[in-house]
Amino acid sequence: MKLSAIPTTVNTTCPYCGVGCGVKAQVGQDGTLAIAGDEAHPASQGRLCVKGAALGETVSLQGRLLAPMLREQDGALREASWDEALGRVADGFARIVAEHGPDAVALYVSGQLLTEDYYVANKFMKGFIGSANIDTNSRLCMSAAVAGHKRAFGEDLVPGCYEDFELADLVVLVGSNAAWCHPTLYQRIVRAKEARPGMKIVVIDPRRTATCDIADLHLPVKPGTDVWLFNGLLAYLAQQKLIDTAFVNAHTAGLADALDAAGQGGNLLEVAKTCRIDPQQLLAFYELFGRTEKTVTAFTMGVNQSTSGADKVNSIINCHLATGRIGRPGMGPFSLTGQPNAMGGREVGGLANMLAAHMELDDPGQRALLQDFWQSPRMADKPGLKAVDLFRAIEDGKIKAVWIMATNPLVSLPDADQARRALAKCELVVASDIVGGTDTNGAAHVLLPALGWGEKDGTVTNSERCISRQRSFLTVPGAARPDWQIISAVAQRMGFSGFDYDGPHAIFDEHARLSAHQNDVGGQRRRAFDIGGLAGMSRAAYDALAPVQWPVPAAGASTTRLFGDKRFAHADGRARFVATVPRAPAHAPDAEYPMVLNTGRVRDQWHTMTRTGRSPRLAGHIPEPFIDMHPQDALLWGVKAGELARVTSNWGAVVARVQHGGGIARGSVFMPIHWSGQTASDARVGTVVNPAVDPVSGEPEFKHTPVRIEPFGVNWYGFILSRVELPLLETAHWTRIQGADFIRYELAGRTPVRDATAWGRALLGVDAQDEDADWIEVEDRSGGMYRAVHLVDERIQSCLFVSTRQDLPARAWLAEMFGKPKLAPLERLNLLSGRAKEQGADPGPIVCSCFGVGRKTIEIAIRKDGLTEASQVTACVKAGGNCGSCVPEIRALLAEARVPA
Ligand SMILES: Nc1nc2c(c(=O)[nH]1)N[C@H]1C(S)=C(S)[C@@H](COP(=O)(O)OP(=O)(O)OC[C@H]3O[C@@H](n4cnc5c(=O)[nH]c(N)nc54)[C@H](O)[C@@H]3O)O[C@H]1N2
Ligand SMILES: Nc1nc2c(c(=O)[nH]1)N[C@H]1C(S)=C(S)[C@@H](COP(=O)(O)OP(=O)(O)OC[C@H]3O[C@@H](n4cnc5c(=O)[nH]c(N)nc54)[C@H](O)[C@@H]3O)O[C@H]1N2
Ligand code: SF4
Ligand SMILES: [Mo]
Repeated sequence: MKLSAIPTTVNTTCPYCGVGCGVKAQVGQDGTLAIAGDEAHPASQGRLCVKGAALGETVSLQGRLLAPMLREQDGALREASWDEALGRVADGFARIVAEHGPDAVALYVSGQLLTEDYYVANKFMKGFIGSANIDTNSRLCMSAAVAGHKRAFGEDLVPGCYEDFELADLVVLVGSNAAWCHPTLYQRIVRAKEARPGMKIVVIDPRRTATCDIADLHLPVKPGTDVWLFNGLLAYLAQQKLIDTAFVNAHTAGLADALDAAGQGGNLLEVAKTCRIDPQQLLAFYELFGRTEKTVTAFTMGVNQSTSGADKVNSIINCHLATGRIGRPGMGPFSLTGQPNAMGGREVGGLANMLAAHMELDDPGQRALLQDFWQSPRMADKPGLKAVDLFRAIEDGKIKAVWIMATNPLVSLPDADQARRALAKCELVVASDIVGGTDTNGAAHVLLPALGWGEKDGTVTNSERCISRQRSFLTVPGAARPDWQIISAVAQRMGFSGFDYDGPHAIFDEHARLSAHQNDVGGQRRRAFDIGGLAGMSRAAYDALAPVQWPVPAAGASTTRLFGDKRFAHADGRARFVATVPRAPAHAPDAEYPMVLNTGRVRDQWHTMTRTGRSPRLAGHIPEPFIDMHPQDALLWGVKAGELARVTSNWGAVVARVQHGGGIARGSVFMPIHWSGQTASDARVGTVVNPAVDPVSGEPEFKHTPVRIEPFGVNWYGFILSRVELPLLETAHWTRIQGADFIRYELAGRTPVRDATAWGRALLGVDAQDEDADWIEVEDRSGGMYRAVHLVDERIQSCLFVSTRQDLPARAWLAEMFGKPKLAPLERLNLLSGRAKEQGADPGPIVCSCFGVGRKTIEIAIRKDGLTEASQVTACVKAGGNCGSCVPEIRALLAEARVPA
């Protein structure tokens, strides 16, 4: 299907990570889409990472949900009108609320909704259904930071801005792989360090990640022990008399208790032992922190996703409060947000324990204020269930209807099979998504087609509190509608007033007015979140809105940094130290599950791959799920690099290929989160992850699950490249990914291949009786090898390569053949060998996605020309010359090449 479009150039915002880069989208007359960075956007200044740059490859209509769908009794989906689908949702919700009360229904939403969508969802649930059973995937992401901010500052506030990373003399990255997860911000740090080599970078992460490429010091902390580390730092600061007593006395409270708790971790040697860090290195970090006034400590999921997530956050903030390093240029604790609108969701109170506009659910006055503002019939008056508990309540039958929006919980929740059981038992499951085939949609009774990036219109807020417009530049696909409109339509059908918005600008205006509503008490703001200065904009002004950092209390105002006046949001204006008593992760490894599973992201994929998974360019970097582990652990558990292994926990099991990335200490394994039931037979890592949560914030412990590793014995390995999607026959294991003109399947099987031709034809979907099929094959029974190629009109249609040994050809040359409209005789001759006659054609796995440069190409260039610098590699083969995200990998290859010399 062709992308229909209005020819134009539009400035918008990237829909992926919380950096919130500005994107220029240019739509041509012929429907082509050109994507470039927006130099005028303050967050990114023209930069884009490879995911942002590949946005154009992800907006096709392939796989899109284009009409509402209803599930029939027999389990099949049928297309329905909006009228029927909305009726089903509204009637279902109304009936269940009438029969079982408002807490019997729930919404589970997402930091990928626009602020306007999020605002309406929250208003609908908390103000009109009258229950706070609305939680969001931000529970899995930012909730520990939110809890930490509220405890320390009195409100969920990120004090600093991106410029602070450039002004700092020390940047500490804790549990953050920014090189891969916040790439353009990381590039800003790289540039700053190049300009001022005296600037120091410390990375605290159990793995040696790409982010460590620029680190002066990498502390490979034992998983889960960050509180000990930062408590140790606080104790060190006190011992060395480095506390800013004037600041602490005038503007904070609670230092003595925090120091008491910090003391419980023992002396520096004991802390080093607990954290499994070399004591010299730990001391080096403490000294560096102690003497460097301009320090930014940025943290992400290695901190938040822990049963002591909120305490980890506060142990970091404690050190900044103790040294008075907050609210001034080049310093401060900095929570990097994950999703594009993680921050916007917090502004509108999307979490089950918050109210809109930073108001508090347990404050009767604020509840009344909101009820009055919304003219709402029934306000929620107690916190709702947090994500993990919410899905438990669904399984228990307490929640009978759930509406899931812009998130894929059957993949992303911990103990993901529990979530599957829960939805299977739920009376009414509604899912709003932009694509049809997701694991979660498979469990839904009603599917509602939402507008996606490029089609929808509204605002998002990034990590530095910058509100930017996402603008539409594509025409509406099929019957899809914006999320706010879908929610409003259901609300109206349920008889609720106040949902007759005539566009996102009207919702934004209400949101802005609410933030200023009764917020000014004698010149002091009750709530720091105030964007009253953005209220009253016309539709045109809203459409033209330039990026602006909140608070915006008056028109034209904007706030780069908070707390410059040293006033915090607690009633007495003082920030709080939190006494963070260290505690171990919920589940310790034992004899049955001796290893620790750590999970996270890879450079070129986004979450459950419903969008990035469509881009061939992004697929090249890491085409398969993997288990990264130390070679000695592999020996110990009898598994081999390149072969499959099974990872099993108390909760579930997954299968993936073993690799030794070189960055992981013994005792841990790392797996990516991106593969789902749509992209692999058994690599949905959430099924293995334990469901323990932080008692303070409810954030799950995604980074620490005890597991065991064992070989996944198979008889053969193989792969298929096919122009069309194939109904896969039963194989022991498969994964798939999108290539440029084909889908690539990696396979493994237990049953030995017997009647090879019939089997091969069945796998590739070629009629066994069709004697005229252009089919070439070779079988070597005793060698355990079978290869077949199917051609149609002299073009390669599909191919299948199978071997009982690890000797399959690289996929690159065959992949290239799919790009040819007609194969040359020599190419045809080479098909079954899977490679060109002349050597050197295999570029290896893609390192530079921007220019499609493979590892082997880079290695050959390094060896041939004796290259020693990443910039020389760029000059030779282009790799690293665009977004820069692959420079750490290029440098690792340079280092490897140096070893033998
Ligand atoms: N490419 C890409 N970028 C993304 C995303 C994506 O899907 N793909 N998603 C976005 C989202 S929503 C988020 S939340 C962010 C996440 O961004 P990050 O938090 O940077 O990414 P993760 O890979 O989840 O985890 C970060 C690191 O935490 C480390 N870690 C594990 N346990 C511990 C520990 O106990 N202590 C410490 N100090 N570190 C530990 C892991 O080894 C890992 O390297 O990325 C955003 N950006
Ligand atoms: N093991 C493990 N699990 C994790 C994590 C981890 O580190 N380890 N990290 C957690 C974190 S931090 C996060 S943020 C979550 C992310 O996990 P999810 O939110 O479940 O992942 P996504 O793939 O981003 O899901 C977004 C869904 O919304 C759809 N969508 C996209 N745009 C729109 C839109 O405009 N409207 C609607 N209605 N739908 C849309 C997409 O097609 C997709 O199906 O994963 C969490 N799970
Ligand atoms: S850094 Fe984040 S916001 Fe910027 S282009 Fe990449 S994914 Fe998008
Ligand atoms: Mo996230």
